[in-house]
Amino acid sequence: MIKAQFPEEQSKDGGFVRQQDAFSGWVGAGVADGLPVQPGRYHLYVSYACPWAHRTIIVRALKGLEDAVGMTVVDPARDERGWRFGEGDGFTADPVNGFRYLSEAYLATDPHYDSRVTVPVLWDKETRRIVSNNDDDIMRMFETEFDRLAKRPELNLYPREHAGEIDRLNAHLYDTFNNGVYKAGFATSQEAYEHAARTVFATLDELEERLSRQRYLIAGSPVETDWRAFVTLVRFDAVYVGHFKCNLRRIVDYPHLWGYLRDLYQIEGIAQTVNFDHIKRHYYLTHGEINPTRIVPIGPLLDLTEPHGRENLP
Ligand SMILES: N[C@@H](CCC(=O)N[C@@H](CS)C(=O)NCC(=O)O)C(=O)O
Repeated sequence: MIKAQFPEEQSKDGGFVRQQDAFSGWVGAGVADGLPVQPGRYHLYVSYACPWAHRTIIVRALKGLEDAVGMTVVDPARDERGWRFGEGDGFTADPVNGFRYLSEAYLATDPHYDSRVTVPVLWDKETRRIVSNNDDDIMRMFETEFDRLAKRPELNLYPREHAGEIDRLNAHLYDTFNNGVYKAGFATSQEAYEHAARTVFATLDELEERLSRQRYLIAGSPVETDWRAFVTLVRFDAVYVGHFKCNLRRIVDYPHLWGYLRDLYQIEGIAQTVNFDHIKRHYYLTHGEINPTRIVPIGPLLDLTEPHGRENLP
């Protein structure tokens, strides 16, 4: 079998099995030993390229937490030492700790840490440790626990009456779509690839059908699940079609999904969170096993600002 993208994260049949998140602390009253919610205490380390980080960037922006929780973006091109800080287009040095590599945050928290160093990371300036590198939890904390500090505390991305459906669809989308494209892209056997890629398109077909009847996935306004879908949809034509070989169709070929993607993109505050330069350079430059020439493609041409015409859907 050829060398896998993440050698430790391959099953015997060439499937990609993602590592578990290492740090799962909590800020807020939702758990017994939660850390206190305080302005300026926590800092988010992210990459604009990464869909898991992108979810947390979106919730921070939608809730209006920019002043309460600082954020630093890493260089989209990882080198052999992993995610790096520095000065460049859309990324900066680390103003909080002066770290040169994100691995320093992991080692400061656990000196024996030896798994992959991933974004997003929520850092506690007071204890000088990582609170969490679990994007699901970071989203939820920003959605609920930080309301006292949020400019838009009334925005509810996890409405109680839809919680069951949100949890169900989140899990389905994670397995078949958000992580599904990775399972297709990082497969090292034909069977594992085909199974994963076909599953991705089965889910896109379901979403297309659902979005022909309603403007958003679950409620009358976007909830957490819509943003979880968005981060994969917005990368799909630019990266997953070519780089991850998810190429039965593109999002622009699905009339409802394409309109839905533009609808979400045009919501205030969202376009600024989407950085196609970082997205494309990250995937094509850093996955040497699947793109050994490291050539970044010139396309596609996508206009996410075109009118979407979905205002009248229920
Ligand atoms: N915590 C996320 C995963 C985060 C993740 O895998 N991030 C990627 C970027 S998209 C990363 O940082 N990869 C580092 C590496 O592959 O070494 C999850 O719950 O699934």
